[in-house]
Amino acid sequence: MSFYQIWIRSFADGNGDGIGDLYGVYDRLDYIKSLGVDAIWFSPVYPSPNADYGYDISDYRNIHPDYGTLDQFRKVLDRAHELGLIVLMDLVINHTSDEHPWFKESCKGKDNPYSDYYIWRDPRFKGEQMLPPNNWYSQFEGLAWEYCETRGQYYLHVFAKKQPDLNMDNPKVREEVKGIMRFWLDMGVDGFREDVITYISKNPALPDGNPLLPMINGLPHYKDGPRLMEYLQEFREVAREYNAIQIGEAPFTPVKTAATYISGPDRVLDMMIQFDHMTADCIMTEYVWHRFMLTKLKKAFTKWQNAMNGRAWNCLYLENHDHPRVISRYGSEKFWRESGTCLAASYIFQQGCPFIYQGQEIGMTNIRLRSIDQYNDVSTINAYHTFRRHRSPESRMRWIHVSSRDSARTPVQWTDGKYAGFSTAKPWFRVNPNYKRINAAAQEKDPDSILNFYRRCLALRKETETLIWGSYKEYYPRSRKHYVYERSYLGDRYLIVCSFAAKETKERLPADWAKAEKDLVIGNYPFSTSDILHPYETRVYHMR
Ligand SMILES: [Ca+2]
Repeated sequence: MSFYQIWIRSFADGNGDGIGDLYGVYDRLDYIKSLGVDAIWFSPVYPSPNADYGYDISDYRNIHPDYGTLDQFRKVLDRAHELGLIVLMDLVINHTSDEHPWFKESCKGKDNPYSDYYIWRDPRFKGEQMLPPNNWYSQFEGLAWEYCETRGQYYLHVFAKKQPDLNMDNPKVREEVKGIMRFWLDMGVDGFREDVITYISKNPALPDGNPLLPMINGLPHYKDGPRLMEYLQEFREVAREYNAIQIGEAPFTPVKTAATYISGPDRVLDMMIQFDHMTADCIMTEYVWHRFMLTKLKKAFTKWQNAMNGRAWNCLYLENHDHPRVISRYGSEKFWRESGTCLAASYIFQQGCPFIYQGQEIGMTNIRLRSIDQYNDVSTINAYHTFRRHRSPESRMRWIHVSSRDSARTPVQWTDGKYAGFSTAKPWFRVNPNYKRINAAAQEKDPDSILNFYRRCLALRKETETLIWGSYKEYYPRSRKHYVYERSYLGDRYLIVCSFAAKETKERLPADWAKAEKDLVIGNYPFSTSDILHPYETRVYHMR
């Protein structure tokens, strides 16, 4: 099974106001189907003040007016189902928007029905000086606490100020979550991708974190918390009633812990979105950037492949709305087509479910805006003002260019026409100027395009039991140029060779593969039996 992720604001504008919407999605459902995927995951489409573009929800049971109506959503859902595509919604329940009616009520005082919906604590005092309840930082901006005058207390926000964390220890909040799940499942939605779901149970003592760590110093006290399993089991019961899929996002969750959530018949989630392989060019977050290291990428891939083999199903992905474009990170814009296709083969044939993020299938790359004022993303702007303050503005902008989430949020490049065919009006966010060269229409016509390569890979995967069920084996883990892995099932064997070198290199094959009769079933260069690999060449062999 494979997934296509839509971040709707930048996907396709159907009503000509410059903002992507459900009308645009409806018109592109055939395109999505044509990729060979089985499912759509919608990043949040609910009403939201957009402090974090939809991940700050102000109404869980409606559609943002920018994106359409509930009726339009039902049309999209029905048409998707007709095409055989299942639909997952984003369930964001670690926090709401501060403009959600629950929070507005909660702020008013300590004795209304919503008072205990959020995590409120009294201030600490150092002499006359009022201090927040602990020293945690927010992952997005400043401290993790904001003072509310009317209530005389602080509320916790692990992310932006406008994203107060819900108090999941309150059974009423958990009932609300189940009600929200039922609302969408009753409508016919097939499951959820669950945003930072491993953060929902906090250590109730809320102890201080390590003061030396920026941004994530409170993490050990709110990640994989004491009652997380219990809460996930409650939500699982609802999902079971509907046979719904649950995919949990789990930043920084170690592989052993992940397995406890997603393996076995009593699993509380079906799959987990982990982040290990997204740090092959950075430390913990893209904002602490270093040169790309293939060995680091391979180590993360193989760790999760081995750990989940025979136990659970991996989420395979290289891009989503939270990460810059992968060609600009792990590939090469110079060898754009070659590295885009090589990256596709590097992950699609692993064991698990491949996810494709909008625009990834046409090889969209990072945007480079001149000044920080042109960026929208709250975490990008905060990172710019937090890190590297001693560097020149030019140096800081170069670093924003490699690390900003906004690069994943430029409008999808459909054609080489005005506004890249995304809209008839000026789009809400800048179109990457390379749309004349990189767009879906041009790639439809080109059999060797990145788009058609993705289609070939997904089709091969779908029709090949070995690539679905087969076990995984990595060769040459220490190679800094090549990623070579094998899938085998009941004696049937595939070998995937990916060169991450920007120059010609000599192909190295395991001894039995070198001797064997084999077919090249997919490649990104003209067929050749030469043992020289071109820059970013990938070859998928099948042993006869
Ligand atoms: Ca629109």
